[in-house]
Amino acid sequence: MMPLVRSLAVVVTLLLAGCTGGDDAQPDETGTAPTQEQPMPLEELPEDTPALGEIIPAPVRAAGDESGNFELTGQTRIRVDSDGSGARRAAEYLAELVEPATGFALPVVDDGGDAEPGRAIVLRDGDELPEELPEGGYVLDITAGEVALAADSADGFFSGVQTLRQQLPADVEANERVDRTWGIAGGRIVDHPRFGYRSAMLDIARHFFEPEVVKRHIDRLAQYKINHLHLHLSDDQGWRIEIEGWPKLTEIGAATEVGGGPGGYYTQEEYREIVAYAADRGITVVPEIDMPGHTNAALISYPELNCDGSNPEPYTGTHVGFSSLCIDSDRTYEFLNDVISQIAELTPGPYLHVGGDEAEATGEADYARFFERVLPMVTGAGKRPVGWHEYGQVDLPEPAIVQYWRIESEHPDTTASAESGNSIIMSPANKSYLDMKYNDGDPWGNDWAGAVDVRTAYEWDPARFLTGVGEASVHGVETALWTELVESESDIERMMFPRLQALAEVGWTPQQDRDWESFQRRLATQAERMDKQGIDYHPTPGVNW
Ligand code: TNX
Repeated sequence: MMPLVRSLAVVVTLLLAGCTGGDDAQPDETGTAPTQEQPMPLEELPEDTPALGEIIPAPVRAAGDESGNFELTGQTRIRVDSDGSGARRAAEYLAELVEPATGFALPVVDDGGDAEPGRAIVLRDGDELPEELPEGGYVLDITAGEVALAADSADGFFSGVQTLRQQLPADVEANERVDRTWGIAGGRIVDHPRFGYRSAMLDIARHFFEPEVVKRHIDRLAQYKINHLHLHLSDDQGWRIEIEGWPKLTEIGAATEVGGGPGGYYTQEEYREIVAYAADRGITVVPEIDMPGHTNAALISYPELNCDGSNPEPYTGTHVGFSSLCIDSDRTYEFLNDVISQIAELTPGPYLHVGGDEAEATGEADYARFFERVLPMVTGAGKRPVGWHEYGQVDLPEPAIVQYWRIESEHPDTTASAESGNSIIMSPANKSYLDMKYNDGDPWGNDWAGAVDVRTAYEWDPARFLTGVGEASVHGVETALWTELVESESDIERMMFPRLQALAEVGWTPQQDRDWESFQRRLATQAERMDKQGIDYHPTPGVNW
């Protein structure tokens, strides 16, 4: 990833007002706080306040300064000194995050709104930052009087907010008020991601999950600076999104899931809400319609999509590779044109994932002919195609992204794609598949890629996994949670956490700064945070919980 030099970095000075002896006076109705004394550093940080930088993912640089310890009180203002780059929304998000536990309804004020000394904020441009801010980066300056978060992108602001959240004591994750002192260790964090694309895939096709579950999932991902959510919206076992003009997809295709449960789907409205909810937390949704295989649910809904017009049976098992859309029928492309254009319209993000994996019931030449017709639909709808690495055998347009999911370290098609300029998302199953067992003896989880314990998920380098696919070709990393064996929200949590934290750090922190001992120590401190959020995580052996 090339760091972009920005001429102007906008600055949000987020938390103002400082320590006035633990005074948590609330602002009056105009949003103006009582006059303040000069903010004093919080000399004694409460013991459970994380040291600067003791967060996940580890920041690029953190330099503590005890004279700058900050106290968050009811007088603190969140002051937005910029707009147009997500700063305002990130500020509101921070206020929402801290309110339940602190009981403080922190006002979000604009520059020029409240200019009281000691609480008004600084407008600084990039020239005042000591160094250039790489893409997605932020700088956090924590002093007794204020906390200043400087960024020049929505991504940077959201990431800075998540850092601040983890620098507060774990009590901040409680959903009831905790009466206490809220300290933040003083100092400066200069931070930016290794990869701009840090993603988690959730398969809602094998088992369906209601919008509420997905929204909670989004909340949980966001705290570790995951900024993309890939939704696997269709497979043999279920079609999960309403498509206008094709009502049987949801009447018939959505009514099944693995194991015979009721299935389900999102209306377009519900899908839009999920996408907006994610965007409000700094996450871009990447929708996937898997094709030309993994399509039994579509094929039972519309028999005309089968070459012989036959009507296959609904499928609720876990095998793959037996279904295919009819490659030489115009009806197939009328169907896909509607699906692709509607999903593109519903999704503001730049990506549309077309699957392409395990198309064992589609001949090789058919497969290529199929994607030669489908990829222009995606680019024509203004989206950047993403596909599982099998589609790399096709002549891909330049913006197309290849997602590598196998466990082998050689894959000539993917290497060739990288050589011809296509970016690669790394999700090797033996490192990043969260449907795998943690340990061989586990009662739950798949095992075709071997057990993936937390250390395995942590100790790998996405730019050294696949021959011929180095740092410059890696678009980012993605974890995948396939849900053949995942039936409940608590199953999702147990399979995700704490491997998600490991993958989040793989995607964020420079390789040379990553080290298992440090990670393991920081991970242990996440236990209390996860407990307070009600996350049913896997208490992995080898971590000093
Ligand atoms: C392979 S990885 C699949 C999925 C399964 C998964 C189970 C990939 C692109 N395809 O269809 O759910 O293995 O681990």
